[in-house]
Amino acid sequence: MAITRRQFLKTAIGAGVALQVPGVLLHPFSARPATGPIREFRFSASRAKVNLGRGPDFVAWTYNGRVPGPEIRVKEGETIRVFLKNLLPQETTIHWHGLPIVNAMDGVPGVTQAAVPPGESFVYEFKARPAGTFLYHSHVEYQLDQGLYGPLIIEPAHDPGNFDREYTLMLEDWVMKDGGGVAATRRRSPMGRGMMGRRGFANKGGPLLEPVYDGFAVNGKLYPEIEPLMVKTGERIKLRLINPSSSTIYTLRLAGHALTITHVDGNPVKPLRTDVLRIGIGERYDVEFKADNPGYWLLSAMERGGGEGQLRIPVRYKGSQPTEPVPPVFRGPLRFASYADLRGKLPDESPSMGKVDRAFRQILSGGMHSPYWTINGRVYPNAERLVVKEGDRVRIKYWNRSMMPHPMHLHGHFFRLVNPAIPPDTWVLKDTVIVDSMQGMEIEFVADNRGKWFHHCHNLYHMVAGMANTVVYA
Ligand SMILES: [Cu+2]
Repeated sequence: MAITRRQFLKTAIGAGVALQVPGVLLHPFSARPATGPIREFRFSASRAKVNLGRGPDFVAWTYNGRVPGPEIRVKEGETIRVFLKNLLPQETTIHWHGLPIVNAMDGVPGVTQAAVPPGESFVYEFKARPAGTFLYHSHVEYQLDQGLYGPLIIEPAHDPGNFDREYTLMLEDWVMKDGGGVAATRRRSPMGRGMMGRRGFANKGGPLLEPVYDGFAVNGKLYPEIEPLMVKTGERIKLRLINPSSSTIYTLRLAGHALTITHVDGNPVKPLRTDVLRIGIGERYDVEFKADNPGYWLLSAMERGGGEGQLRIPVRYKGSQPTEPVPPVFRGPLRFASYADLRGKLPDESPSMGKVDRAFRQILSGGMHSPYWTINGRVYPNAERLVVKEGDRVRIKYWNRSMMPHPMHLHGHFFRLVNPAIPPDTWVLKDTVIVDSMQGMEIEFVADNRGKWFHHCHNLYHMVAGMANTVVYA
């Protein structure tokens, strides 16, 4: 038997990295030996010169010298192992956004691990499941806004889906002035300094002001330098839309076509046809469209008044003229997919029937007379702990008392969007939800993944300015 296992591991590990593998592979942080194929990736986090296709070169913070970082693409059930080498001048971590993995691998400094110091290494290892569209990013301060993010795609083990071609699109916000995205973001609130001592905030001088973004790139390129998505008439096209932006929510439409939403935050939904789609920070939407309207079209965002830096993705049929692509129009009677229209496809294994073990109310506030953003009036790390017990069915009821939308993200779990109008087992399963200004939102999750989990607004500038707390298992 030993020989069989050794042969198996030899093939499973694949080319590239030679490792001495003992009889049982036991990761220092995992209680169980890894099973199934292991997929290894080597990431070095370092500063590197990048160019978004327009504007000057600038120094971004990168994985392997590129923005976005390399795509991780594996099959469901495989084990992902990432060797991270930190060549940055600051400590860093990687968070695997949306994946309900073992707590110690979740990559939140001070919550699940000590951040990796400059010059040091760390090995992340976790099971790739479930299948779906995810992303990874640094969870240290403003590093995500400096370029430290990338796509993470888990393909289904069996049913690959019914499409002919797929594209992964990272929708990124950048600051173009002052030579790029990094230096220009270093504006601090004048209110920040005085409050530092009182609040005990770690960041010297208080949190940074949200920059004014003026470049919206896709996979590291600004229009018109983005390669058009080539399609052939008759094909079914799948787009994996991922929003790793630091503070931008996009409202999108593809000219000449309707989109069918098939997955949100990695989870399958009943196919929903729509003209317009809104994607919050940290959210993912898988959409499909039938290539049945030949021409040269744009998939664009509505916001920002159509300026130079607007988000635009050209979609070009083979054989069409490469002239000016046709932009979408956002007027008229359009279908606009909202959360309430979505129906989850995964049955709830133990539907609550109205029984909730624990409920928390979270008031989201800040931004008006303070540089800080708060949950129930508190600034992380001086924040609440939402204490749950394993097996609990937990409700979180948000109310957004501020003038900004807050895409709230819970680590380590999927939650359902509570919708009293439909049966609970069709409530859509997500990990990030936009709570709009002066609106409420309620989520429910089962406490089935022990640990201490970060829970926060995914607007990076709100998160670092305090809008975060933890869900802790008793
Ligand atoms: Cu926020």
